[in-house]
Amino acid sequence: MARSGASAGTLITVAPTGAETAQADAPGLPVTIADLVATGQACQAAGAAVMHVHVRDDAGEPSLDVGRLRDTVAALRESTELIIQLSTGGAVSDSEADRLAVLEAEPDAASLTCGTVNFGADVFMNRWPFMVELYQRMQEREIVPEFELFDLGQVASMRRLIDTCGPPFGGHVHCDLVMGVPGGMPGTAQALVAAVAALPDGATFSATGVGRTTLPVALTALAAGGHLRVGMEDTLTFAPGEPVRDNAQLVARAGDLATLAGRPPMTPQDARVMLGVRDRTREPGPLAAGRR
Ligand code: KMH
Ligand code: ZN
Repeated sequence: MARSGASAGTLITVAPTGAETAQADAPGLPVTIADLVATGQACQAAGAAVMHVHVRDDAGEPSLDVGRLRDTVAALRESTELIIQLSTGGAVSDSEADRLAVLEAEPDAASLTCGTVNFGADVFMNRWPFMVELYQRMQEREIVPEFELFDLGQVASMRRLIDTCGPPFGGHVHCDLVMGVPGGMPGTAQALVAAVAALPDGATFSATGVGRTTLPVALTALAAGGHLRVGMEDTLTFAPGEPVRDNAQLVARAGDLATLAGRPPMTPQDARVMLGVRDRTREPGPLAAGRR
């Protein structure tokens, strides 16, 4: 699909948990594997095709434990058809080594942020050598990257990465414009249009508007031929004064908007074709345990 053209359907990604919110502050936030499975099933039924996954430990704290990640991937594969995209961003305090090790859990896809950005009062660090290492490991493991772009400079860095290291596994470039983070690009129509104009030919994009920018970003993304990411990682308020009940509520609204725009939610199967995702239920990745 050309970057400005409309595709037949809308890819809806749900980002249900993130690393920044405690369940005590958002009761609908899924933190256990059982929570994530129930969320995956409800969100798939509501129109999601991809889940962007952060896991928590037994205390509900953000974790990059590879065993927990593997168990989560297995449980979601068993109980849903969703494309499982693990976060390699983790929490701002996570080490590069731990973030690289996420790939050992053999997800279908993984996030790859294309530069360092202020993240509220923190810094979300993504050095160029780290980006290259992460990208090359995804190529070796045949994991599809989703390029997370928090500002316009990161669009240029994504292009530099592809020019330097070659195309991603699957051959298709898909990115997510993460908008409205304090420190990144604003969640406005103008910023979205500027970012989309800078994408390489043939790339597809989703957009995520953090906090109160959710709706303007979603509406602009749909008008620009793009796809949607929604979820409690990004948005905890459904409407002014009304907390989000659960992730499926946000997915259902995104599906309604997409249908209204004439591009209803894409099935997980169609999304696999668009993104070039490998079917790991039939054949494990080339570096999966026991293969080499
Ligand atoms: N939690 C943020 C620091 C990603 O998942 O790849 C980073 C993040 C991006 O959420
Ligand atoms: Zn994330």
